[in-house]
Amino acid sequence: MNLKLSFYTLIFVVALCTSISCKEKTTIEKANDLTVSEGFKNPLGFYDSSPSFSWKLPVAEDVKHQSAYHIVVASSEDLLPDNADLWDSGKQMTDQSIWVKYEGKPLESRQKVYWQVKYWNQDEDASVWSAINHFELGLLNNSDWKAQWVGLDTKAEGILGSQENIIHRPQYLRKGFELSGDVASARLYITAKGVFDVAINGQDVSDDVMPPGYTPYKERIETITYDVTSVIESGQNTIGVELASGWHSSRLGWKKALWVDTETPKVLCQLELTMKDGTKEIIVSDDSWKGTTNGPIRLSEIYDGETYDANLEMEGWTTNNFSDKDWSSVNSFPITNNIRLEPKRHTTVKSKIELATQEIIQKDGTVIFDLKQNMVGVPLLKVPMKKGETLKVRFAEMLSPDGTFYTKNYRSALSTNYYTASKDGVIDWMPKFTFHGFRYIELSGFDTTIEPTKDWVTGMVQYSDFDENGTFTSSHEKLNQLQSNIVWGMRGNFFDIPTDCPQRDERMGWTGDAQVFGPTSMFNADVYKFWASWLQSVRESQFENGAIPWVVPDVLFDGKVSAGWGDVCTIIPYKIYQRTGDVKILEDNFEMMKAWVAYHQESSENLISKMGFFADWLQPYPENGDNKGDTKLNVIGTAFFAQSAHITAKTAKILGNNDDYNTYYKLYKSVSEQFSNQFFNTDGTIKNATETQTSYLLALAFKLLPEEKHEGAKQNLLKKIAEADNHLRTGFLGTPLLSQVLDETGEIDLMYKLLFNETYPSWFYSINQGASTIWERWNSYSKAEGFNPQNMNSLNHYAYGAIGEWMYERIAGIAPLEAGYKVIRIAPEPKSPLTSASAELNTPYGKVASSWEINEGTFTLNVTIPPNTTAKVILPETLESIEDTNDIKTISSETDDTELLVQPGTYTFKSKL
Ligand code: RAM
Repeated sequence: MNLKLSFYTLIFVVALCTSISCKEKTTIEKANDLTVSEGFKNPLGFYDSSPSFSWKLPVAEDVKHQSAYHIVVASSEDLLPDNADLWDSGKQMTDQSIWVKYEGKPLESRQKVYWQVKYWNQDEDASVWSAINHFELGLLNNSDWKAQWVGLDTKAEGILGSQENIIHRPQYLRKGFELSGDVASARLYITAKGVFDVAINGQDVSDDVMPPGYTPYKERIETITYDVTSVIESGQNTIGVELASGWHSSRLGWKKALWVDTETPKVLCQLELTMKDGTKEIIVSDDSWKGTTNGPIRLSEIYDGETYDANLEMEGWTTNNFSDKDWSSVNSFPITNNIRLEPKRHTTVKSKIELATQEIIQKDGTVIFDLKQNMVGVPLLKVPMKKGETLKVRFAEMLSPDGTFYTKNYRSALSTNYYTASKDGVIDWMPKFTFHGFRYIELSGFDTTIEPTKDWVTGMVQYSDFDENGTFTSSHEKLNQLQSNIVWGMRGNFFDIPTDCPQRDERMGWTGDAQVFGPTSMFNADVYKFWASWLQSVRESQFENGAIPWVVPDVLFDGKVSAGWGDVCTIIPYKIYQRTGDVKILEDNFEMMKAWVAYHQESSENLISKMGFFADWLQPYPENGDNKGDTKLNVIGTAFFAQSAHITAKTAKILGNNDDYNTYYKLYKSVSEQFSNQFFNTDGTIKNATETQTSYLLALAFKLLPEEKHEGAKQNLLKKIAEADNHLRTGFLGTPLLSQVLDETGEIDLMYKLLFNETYPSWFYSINQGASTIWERWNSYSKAEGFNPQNMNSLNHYAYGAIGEWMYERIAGIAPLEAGYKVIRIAPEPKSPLTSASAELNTPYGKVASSWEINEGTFTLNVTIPPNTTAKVILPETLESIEDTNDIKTISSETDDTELLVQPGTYTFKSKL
């Protein structure tokens, strides 16, 4: 059934006012949700000494737009608003309410800064001042550090891991110190070559998971700041740090040569205290620290898991009441200037969600706990054990049809934990310095006299600590499951960096996967800082010749590059700019874009690319059986060359750089022309290359063909899709382009068809086979044939989740028309089999919502437009007439749709079918 809507009459249009907005007021309400730079709220240990300021206007009847703002910034709260000593912007006549650059006095390491803002509305009524917000800078320069790297020589212990890699036993490091007086304020600046957990006087300092996270360590290591004022005591104190390999010193990647001899983990720690009498004291990591590897965490590796022996627990080792006389002195190493120490520029990983066990399956002496959701993190184990017994904890994303654990797809990652009990009783343990991708947990070695219960195992879902920022839902259960799978794919692969997969011996920052999924993630979560931070790592990993490595951080070190993967460095900054409206992301990445385009050029002959590698990765039904699919590499490489040149041109224009704009626009045009001549006949069919859906998609999506050929190419794409029985034949690169191209060419019915297909290859196919996350392959598993025989078969791989962008933009209908949603496009495409769909998104200006439903012959669209924006609402059929109001103006009501310009507020549009 193809449902066709007819909008004969607009029944009513209502502007709803909120309860607050209807009250009488003398002044307008203050701005709220103040943030600095990429969305930080009152950050501590902040990285940015040239921040920008953003705020939201309240949802209120008398606040539609901003006409001016005034920001004041001071070194103390008392100076605000009248005596701002750092910056007083004065009244600025502008509607800019986001990303306003700080233009005050230079800011320094450790500085605490207070700020507030007021604004004037469209009628030039002034608001009251906002609440005072603040940020405190971390240590910005290596020269701020007086501490030394410290650690034990764990390499000397000569322990070998599963791949003959050097294993560094986790270290326990401690230092007792005495303070001369009472403390007014204390900051702990800390980081590691490895990962750490820190406690002072027996109290955990934070609930961060595996800080400081993962950067190109040879270039930059991030540092963390904690406010530890409340745990410091007068007189004697003790600080204790657990330190493990993490990404720094575990085996990572596949290059044995790189990890057989990893550098020993070390910690760097500087406790700065301001005493009540105003004096300062400082405690630093140095050779006076003591350490041991005889603690309970025996081993901990990212791929292989963690081993814990409770018999070696050291009661009170982070308190004053402990003797470390048998511990060794640590080695100390000065910090060097070649590795930059910079405050972490996005949020640390935390345990974000707890998943309860849903079912217990007992078989052959083992017990399997099923969470019914594929997830990433660790289990919290509350298991009865007998003294001296060892609990073995295994993981799997899926069970084989015979009920056995499917772990072949972990490849060499052992992903197993062990816990040895020191007494009879229920343990309470979760591993600390490793993580796993799993739905099932298998336990053996527990107290078998006790019947297992579901509360033995809880899944602790861990990912970078961002807020989820958008919702999508519809009348279709499988589409909702797809949205859930997309979100779980994101939660599972945003573990400090964007990873391809979270479970096997990989978990690397694959650039191609990031390129395709990034835009969708921006709808689902507040991940601007996450991406901006990783893009810094991409810049740091760019080779001299402009090439971008396959993975960032680059743990493969083989200099290999791939078209469609390296292009992450143009595509993601530009997409982020569209979603946020912050030009800084373009400024920061423009040089990287240019260097990458130069590399494209260098890798081409007569502008036809010779760049290698993954092509349309994992395309279904490849003719040659290859993972690289059938689309020719030179078609792909040349298309991305043109696209990256085009994005670089558009970026130059936004940055006001006309010379670069002309250069890169010309280059884009020349590459397109070559592409068209080399690969396309005048009728728009492919020549000199295999005909595939993806070849046509690239040509159409990146606008590489002159008009006549473009039309022909479109017809050929439709023919190829029809030949495939209206199914996709696309891999990693082609799939995200399907929705864009079919939408732009007016083939939305066909896109709906592809999206709602139930048979292979399609999104719902994996759902029909039981997927609770997005899979690496369209057929990673099937009920009929079992698991895909290849062991490269992740069941948590976000790439095909890229369809989420279109679900928000076109099914629910929310898209930015002007960068940052300053102008919003609400243009849903209601089609069968859906009878309703809705999405909400927290944009930089506030909440936008679009929700439609068809009920008893009436189409209803509810829309919320945030203050300081406008929306173009495009209704899918012509409305007979609509009377203009202050809030709604008809822009056009032509052949088959009606366009309205809508002011901030909440509206309902109804029409009879
Ligand atoms: C696989 C990764 C990733 C992909 C590369 C080409 O090993 O998992 O998804 O980008 O190969």
